[in-house]
Amino acid sequence: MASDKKTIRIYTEPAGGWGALRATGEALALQGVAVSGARTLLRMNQPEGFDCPGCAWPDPKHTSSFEFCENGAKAVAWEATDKRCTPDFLAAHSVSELAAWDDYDLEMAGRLTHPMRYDAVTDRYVPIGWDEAFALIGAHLNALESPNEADFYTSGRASNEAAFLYQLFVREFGTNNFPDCSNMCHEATSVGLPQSIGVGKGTVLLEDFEHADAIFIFGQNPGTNSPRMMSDLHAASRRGASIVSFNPFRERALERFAAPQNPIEMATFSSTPISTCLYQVKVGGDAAVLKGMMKALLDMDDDAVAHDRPRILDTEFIAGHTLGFEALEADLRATSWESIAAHSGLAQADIESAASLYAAAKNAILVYGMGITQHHCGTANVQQVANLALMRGNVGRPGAGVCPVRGHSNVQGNRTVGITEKPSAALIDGIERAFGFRPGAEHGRDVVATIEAMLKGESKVFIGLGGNFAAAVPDWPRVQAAMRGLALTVHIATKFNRSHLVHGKDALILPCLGRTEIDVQANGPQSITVEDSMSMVHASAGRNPPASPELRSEPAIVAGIARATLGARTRVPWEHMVADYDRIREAIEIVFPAFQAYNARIRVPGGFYLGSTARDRIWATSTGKANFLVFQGLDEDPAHGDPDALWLTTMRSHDQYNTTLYSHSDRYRSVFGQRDVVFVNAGELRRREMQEGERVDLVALSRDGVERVVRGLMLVEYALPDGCCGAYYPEANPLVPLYAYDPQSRTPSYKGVPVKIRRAAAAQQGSRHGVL
Ligand SMILES: Nc1nc2c(c(=O)[nH]1)N[C@H]1C(S)=C(S)[C@@H](COP(=O)(O)OP(=O)(O)OC[C@H]3O[C@@H](n4cnc5c(=O)[nH]c(N)nc54)[C@H](O)[C@@H]3O)O[C@H]1N2
Ligand SMILES: Nc1nc2c(c(=O)[nH]1)N[C@H]1C(S)=C(S)[C@@H](COP(=O)(O)OP(=O)(O)OC[C@H]3O[C@@H](n4cnc5c(=O)[nH]c(N)nc54)[C@H](O)[C@@H]3O)O[C@H]1N2
Ligand SMILES: [Mo]
Repeated sequence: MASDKKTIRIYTEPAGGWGALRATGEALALQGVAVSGARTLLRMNQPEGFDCPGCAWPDPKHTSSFEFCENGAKAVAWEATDKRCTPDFLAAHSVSELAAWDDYDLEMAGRLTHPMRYDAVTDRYVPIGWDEAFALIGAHLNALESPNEADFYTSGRASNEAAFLYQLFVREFGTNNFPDCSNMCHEATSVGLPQSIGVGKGTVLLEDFEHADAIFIFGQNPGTNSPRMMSDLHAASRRGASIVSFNPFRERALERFAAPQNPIEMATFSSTPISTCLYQVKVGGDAAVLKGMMKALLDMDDDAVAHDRPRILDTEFIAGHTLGFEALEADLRATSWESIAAHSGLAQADIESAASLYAAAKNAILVYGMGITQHHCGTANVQQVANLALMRGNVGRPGAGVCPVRGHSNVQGNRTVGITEKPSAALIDGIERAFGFRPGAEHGRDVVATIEAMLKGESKVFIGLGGNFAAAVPDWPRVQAAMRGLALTVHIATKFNRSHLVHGKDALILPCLGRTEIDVQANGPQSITVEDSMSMVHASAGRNPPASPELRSEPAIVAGIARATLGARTRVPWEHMVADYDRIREAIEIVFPAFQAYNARIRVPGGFYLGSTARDRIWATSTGKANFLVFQGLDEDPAHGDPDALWLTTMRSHDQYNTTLYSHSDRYRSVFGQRDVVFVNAGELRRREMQEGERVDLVALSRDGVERVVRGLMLVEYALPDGCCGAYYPEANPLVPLYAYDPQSRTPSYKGVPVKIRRAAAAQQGSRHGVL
């Protein structure tokens, strides 16, 4: 794990298998929870247990099967750790000293145990009482000239109950400034899919994976980021479904996987091939692939018509359910195969064979992740996935559909219960109905707008319900400088992280319960609820004793802040609701009618499905139909025109959860003990007369004159397409310019950054901490 020697050595094992069991054992031991951790794991995703705090992939009905998942286990171990970040620890280390620590070491300090306030005289965090902390926040917020001078961030781990209270408080306070992690993640889905199919979420359920004849995966890494999906892919592969992946990296789990549940694979060290075909598309080449596949479908359909064979297009569906097909068809016919091949990096024949597998499948599921959404044309990309599905009527029937794989375990639920900077009329009416006040309707700030406001000095207070904003955002050196000028920063958090060191003039860290822990309120032990990537809502109750007796639950902390800020002017019975979370759910039900009988339905094992109109072929779009939407041209990110530049993509290693590092290794990509690397192919190295192991600087091509450099990265030769390179998030974020985002969804273009490679100064060669 952390002590891994810095090496590049070829890792030959399949994904999963014994390697995953070994890694899990090491993770539990490292966090000092080998025995209690294993017991905790057995309660994960059980009807009476807690929801995995890792990813948002659903569980088989939250019934009783135990699905082993290495990265779920690591997420639990990192929360259930026996390490503590105590007042003594924070007295021993100044903030300036900690700022020089590695992100890994910061979180290894352990769980936060007490509310802490920054003391400028000693440059340390010192303990503060809860009531005093709430009063300080209230005083700051009430001193603002306008509520719009404060920003309220949410990371997607908060429960429905916490997120609902948070947005209620912020709206009653008087702003809609809700930057959230979705803004950096699946916003392109939330904006793009409603225009296409009338819902901003996926249309498949877990059981659809059992009925799909083909599964296509665009820019998503299931073996690392949604490992429980591997059970579904493993089963699909074994029953003969085609699985086709498009990824610049040959991700190990997309190649082959050994299911730790499968005794024969484990005993015989064998594995199951996952992808029928794995196409190494160029970074930013998916729009070309998708348009190419659609063009190939048109060609096959022409051929079928000419030879009087069954049609390839679902003409009945297209005629009855959709609009815009003619414009799409005209655009596809006008797009040349040469340009498609050049942009995707794939041969026409490869794209045609992918299209043939798609056409041969009666039912197909189209899965996608950050490789699709985090581009300048992220929204239009998402819509191309929808177009491809619609051409064969692959929406709203068993075994078929569009499947965006969400990120944080409750990011989807947070949105459903009102975390949005663009409140709908229904949300505003709902709050008025439930609480008797009418929140403002004007749009607030998202992540990009929040940062712009910080840079201009228009934002004064930042409150984060979880997350690590200062490390997750683009352009973080500039952002962090601006955050240091804020009047107040507040972080409600489980673990110590970088953002806590990027503090405003006043700063608080408020420690909260995690999902694995028992949450007792006035009316007894409470459970919370979450929504997974497939719109299933279910309850979650921790069973571990809290990491410290001082911890409070997120709903209790939000209520404390609300009470201290709003005082007598509030219309919300904060203490009454926090005493019993059933009451919060009753309020959610009044605001959002889809949650009718909320408390009754979460008491049924497995929870309930929130429903999707598109799944029933009801199109809640402005046209009342599903819409084919044309992608103009083939560039996903503005062309840079520099023959020497490469497209950089920034992604996760196997051993990290966003900004949380489980180790410095990435075994499936054969990198051990180091993250300050850049992956480039042999041809690109040769062209530059560079070699693996050399230290280089990455320099972004900036349009705004700002110099963006990450120094001292080690070159790793890797089989990537030409014209691309890859580096890790968050280390590479200083290269992502704030202005580079999708104008529709405003998602930063984390996966399409033009950069140049520059040989590092001699002094840098061989240095470890060369990153800017
Ligand atoms: N263990 C673990 N689980 C997680 C997370 C984690 O960090 N660790 N994060 C959670 C969150 S918040 C999210 S959003 C999800 C993220 O899960 P993913 O969507 O899988 O995110 P990434 O790892 O950033 O990138 C996905 C894949 O896209 C590929 N890729 C990069 N650029 C392109 C491109 O231009 N085109 C194509 N086709 N592929 C490309 C990368 O090689 C990588 O395999 O996972 C969630 N689950
Ligand atoms: N370059 C680049 N940048 C990216 C991405 C990328 O692919 N490339 N991906 C983007 C994406 S998809 C996302 S979602 C964002 C993620 O951005 P964030 O959600 O802001 O970041 P995380 O690293 O998930 O936050 C980790 C912290 O959350 C806190 N935490 C953990 N559990 C809990 C809990 O139960 N309650 C509370 N209150 N706090 C808790 C801990 O203190 C921990 O340190 O980053 C984005 N940034
Ligand atoms: Mo995410």
